[in-house]
Amino acid sequence: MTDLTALAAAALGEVAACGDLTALDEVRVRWLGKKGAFTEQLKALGRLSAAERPAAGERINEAKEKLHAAIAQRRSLLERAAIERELSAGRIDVTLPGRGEESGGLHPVTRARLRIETLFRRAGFEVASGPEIEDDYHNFTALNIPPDHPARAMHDTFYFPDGRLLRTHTSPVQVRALRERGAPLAIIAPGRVYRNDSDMTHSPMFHQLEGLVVGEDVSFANMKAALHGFLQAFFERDLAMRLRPSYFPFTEPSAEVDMSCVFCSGKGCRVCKFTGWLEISGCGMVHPNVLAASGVDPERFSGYAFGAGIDRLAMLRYGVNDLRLFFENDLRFLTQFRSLGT
Ligand code: 2NL
Repeated sequence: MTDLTALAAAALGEVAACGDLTALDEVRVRWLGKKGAFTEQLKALGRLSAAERPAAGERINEAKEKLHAAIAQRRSLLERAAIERELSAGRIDVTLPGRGEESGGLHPVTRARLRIETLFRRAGFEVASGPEIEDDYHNFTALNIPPDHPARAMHDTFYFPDGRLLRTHTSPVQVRALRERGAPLAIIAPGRVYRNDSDMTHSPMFHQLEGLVVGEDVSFANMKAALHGFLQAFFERDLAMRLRPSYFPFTEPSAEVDMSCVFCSGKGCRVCKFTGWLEISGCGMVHPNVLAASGVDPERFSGYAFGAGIDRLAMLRYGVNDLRLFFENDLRFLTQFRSLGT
């Protein structure tokens, strides 16, 4: 057997001479690896007599463990030296932004929705949600739109083969809430809705806000005050509002809601097509058939409802002139909203 003491001394000497981690690893493999000198020593044990073997084995293992310990110690020393070198090589500017880390932000439509929810909650409304895949009953029939009603064609509905559909408005959420909770109730239902319609000003998916208030003695005047109050709070300014007679199958009487143009304060500009008014919502007193379909007695309760486009509200509040910008997800557009509040 080779002199183990000399072998161990040579190995420890090499470890001590290692100037970097790569060299240290090479030394480790050379001495302790599968073909390393110590492994060879262990293999050679077989040639010793049975009496000599245990003591020799023990000495080899002891030498190996010493070497392992020396390598570990050298490694931590070299690692610490490497850090020290990096630290002294250049000062670290801790104010630099991290690489590949960019803060995100809320989508402008999300911000508009959250703002709407906050304002209506403050006014005592609850926020309701429901499925985007609906059945014919909740999307149409319960809303006083029977199977042959022309409003069905008007809605450009996306149908599934089994007869279900993508909701064309969030009214079905309100129908479900009214059936489940009964009157009195005050809710808004914001959410995605779908219509087979796509051009400059229409997206097949857009966001709708609907509101529903049902109780004893809920009046048209209540509706007018609530809508006017919301619009002034949402746009943070005094603005005029007017109602024009209209028609919806689910309300009677029905009205279109106009507000004075937020860009020209009613003086007339391109945005309001020089009328001074912006069409912003539709509303009305809930049709008795709709209350009855949801199990609410129309003789005892009355209610108002309204619907508006969240995307349009967001466009007007944030000064966006093209609806399609909301759905293209171009970061050059979206990052402009990153640091703003709602
Ligand atoms: C519009 C018009 C409107 C409603 C939606 C409604 C919901 C229930 C009962 C009665 Cl559950 N009405 N919703 C009422 C009037 C108008 O939306 O122009 N939307 C963009």
